[in-house]
Amino acid sequence: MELNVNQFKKDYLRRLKAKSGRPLEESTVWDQYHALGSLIKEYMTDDWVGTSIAYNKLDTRQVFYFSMEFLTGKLLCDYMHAMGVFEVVEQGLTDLGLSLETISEAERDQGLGNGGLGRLAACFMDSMASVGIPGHGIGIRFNFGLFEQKIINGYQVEFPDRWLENRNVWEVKMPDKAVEVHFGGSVRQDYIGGRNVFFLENTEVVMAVPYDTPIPGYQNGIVNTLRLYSAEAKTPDFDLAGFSRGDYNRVFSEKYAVEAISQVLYPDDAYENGRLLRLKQEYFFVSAGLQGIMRSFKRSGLPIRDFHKYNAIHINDTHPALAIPELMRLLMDIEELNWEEAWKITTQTISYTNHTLLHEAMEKWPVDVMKSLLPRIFMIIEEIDRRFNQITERLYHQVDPRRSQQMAIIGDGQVRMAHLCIVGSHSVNGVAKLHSELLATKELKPFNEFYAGKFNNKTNGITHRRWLLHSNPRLSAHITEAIGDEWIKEPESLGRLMKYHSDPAYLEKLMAIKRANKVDFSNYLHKTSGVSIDPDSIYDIQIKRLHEYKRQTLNILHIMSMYLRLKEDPDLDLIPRTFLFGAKAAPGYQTAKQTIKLINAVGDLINADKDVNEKLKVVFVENYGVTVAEHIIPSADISEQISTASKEASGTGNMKLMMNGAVTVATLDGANIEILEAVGKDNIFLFGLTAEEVYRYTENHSYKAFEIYQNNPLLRRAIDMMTDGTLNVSPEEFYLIRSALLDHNDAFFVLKDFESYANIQKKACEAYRDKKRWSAMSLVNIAKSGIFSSDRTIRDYNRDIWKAPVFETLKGS
Ligand code: 26W
Repeated sequence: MELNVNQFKKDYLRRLKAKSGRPLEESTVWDQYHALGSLIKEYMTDDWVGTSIAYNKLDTRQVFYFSMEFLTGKLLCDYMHAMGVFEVVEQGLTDLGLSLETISEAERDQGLGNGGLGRLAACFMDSMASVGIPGHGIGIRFNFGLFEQKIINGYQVEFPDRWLENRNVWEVKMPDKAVEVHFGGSVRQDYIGGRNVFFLENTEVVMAVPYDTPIPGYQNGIVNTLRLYSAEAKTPDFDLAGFSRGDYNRVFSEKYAVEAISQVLYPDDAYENGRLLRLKQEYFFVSAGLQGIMRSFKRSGLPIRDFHKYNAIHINDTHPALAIPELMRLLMDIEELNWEEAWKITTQTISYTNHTLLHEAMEKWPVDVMKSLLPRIFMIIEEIDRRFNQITERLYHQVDPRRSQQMAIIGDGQVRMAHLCIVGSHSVNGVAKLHSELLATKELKPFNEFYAGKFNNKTNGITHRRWLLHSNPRLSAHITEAIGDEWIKEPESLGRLMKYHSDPAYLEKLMAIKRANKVDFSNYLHKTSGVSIDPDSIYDIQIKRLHEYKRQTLNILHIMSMYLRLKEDPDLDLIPRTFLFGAKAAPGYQTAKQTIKLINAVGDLINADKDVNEKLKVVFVENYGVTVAEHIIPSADISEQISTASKEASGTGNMKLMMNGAVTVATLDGANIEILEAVGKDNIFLFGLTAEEVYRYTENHSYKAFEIYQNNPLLRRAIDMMTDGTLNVSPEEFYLIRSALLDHNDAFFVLKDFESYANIQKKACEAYRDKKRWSAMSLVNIAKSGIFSSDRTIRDYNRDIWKAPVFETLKGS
């Protein structure tokens, strides 16, 4: 948009006064932030309204991305960049004696997600708008996002994330678009006009009230919508009679029970906890979202039989799987289509992404729970299952009589949500080549054989705007200086940087930028936690959720072994190295929580020991999340992507780090394999078992972790350090970690991969010594990162699955 500094200052001062009721001199940083946010939102309004009018006018096919999680982070600066007003606003604020940096820190992270899956949804929102696809997000407006983590005495302690406590400037409440969602009750069946008709009776009714947030594309005039639903009790003045009788407790407890649905995000990633409230959340937003889509589709006057031609609904993992029976219900019970018609529309509308192979993360709901919470939905699932079984039984009963039971949607008293998704959609994709291949050839093999062509791969991506352009301005400027700014719209043109591969001046500047970013991060860390780190040391970074399969344990055991070697030989020629960890553990995941304590205990030991602390430093960064990541990533030298092969579906942190010039230490897992293909084996440090080897060891039970413990003295001493009193803790402190490794035969092959990990770490350090070589490696990583932009991912989804139109711009339509 067109905006000059003077106009902005005038608008801003007026807005600040109106919003805060105070003059600039008396305003707080929060007032300043709030006024700025509300002004930026207003600047966006014409395009936002214009976009939705244009989509309606053009009868456009639209994409709806249903996701339990959207981990957006802060929005202010992203929005200003998208609208092309960043510099003008920054200048205007400076003129007024204010600092954009300080003001933008006042924004709370929108932390409505656990990790990879939620952050992916946020990157997709940005890319759909920027690429020009009519695509919107549908989810839940949780009152509390993922918990805030404090480290107290080395332990993770969780605190509620009160992100809404001072209002959310970006959202717009849409009470007229509220819909009812029904739970429980019973189904009454009638025979009317020659067909079976189903009614729900005596249900509990919850109002789903949408709050819309604009999602602007990058300087293209397109503004899509993220719609998050909040649960409200039906009548705002609830049971007045009860209230006047003084029956306050009952009246309030009913209201709270209803509103509990959108109260808090479950903090488990990759572990299915089976709580009833979780199932309620899943149905709540799926039903509300579909009713909303149906309502606007019907307003368009288009025939219901064409529903799938105008609407593509994507479900992000199985959490929104009930979209399948819910759409069937709406089409049959409300729109009066028959089963076959409804089924065709439903399966052609819905597509599904799988994000994990971990068995413990697979959603299954007990039949009795599903039946009593959602009786009509359960009937429909039963019928989908019955019809599907009929086919598989006919096909397989002679060859393999068990196969149709294995493939069934309902089995062992449970509804298998992944099976429901596969049967009820027209596309099933994994999130990296290896992951998609393992889905098709191992975990979901019978389905892949049954549905030839339904399975496909869509390698994940990240928005290079947030993760490079905005969070690493120095590097962005250095890139643009060399190859122009086309990469912002076409990230694969970052490849042109390859011509600087042997340009000493260019590479030197690249390293100077890295060094400046390292100073920035060390200042940030000092300011936020009082910890000092040395910008001349190697920054070695592992940032991601804490999970055994991600193997923070391998990293810390290796650090412990370095410590032991250094104690023996203090003159050991090591380049000073700072190991940084950032990770939240699911509150109920005790092994993960012990790992956090272990990292902190090792840090306490090493950082205080004068024999080693010139060369080693271990820091656990508190409360890792989107904003913390934006501070760390530009400063990273080494990116730790060390999951047990076959366990990490893709990873996306690996992409963010490479894009910022970090070199990856990696197993052949997830998207690491594609990073390897992109940069070549000389520009990545590979180690460890392959996925195939992991499968083989697991199947033939030939792995003996204890033997490795016995035969590798250094590793044994590192493991024993957990219990022998070296660390300032009781000997039982880390018993779950120790027993997972030694008593339960190390399910994630930490011991098996230890030696090859230690070797590759040595190689990485040698490479770092050679500044020229290292800077060239770093450059290759940046240059080859373009394919990992989520713009590419989104174009792939759209080309193969959604097939929505792509708009250059909507300006003037
Ligand atoms: C039901 C509990 C639950 C909650 C969340 C189970 C599973 C999940 C997610 C699927 C976990 C997740 O975030 N998976 C990650 O998805 C990323 C985006 O595709 C991938 O990059 C990561 O490899 C994968 O772990």
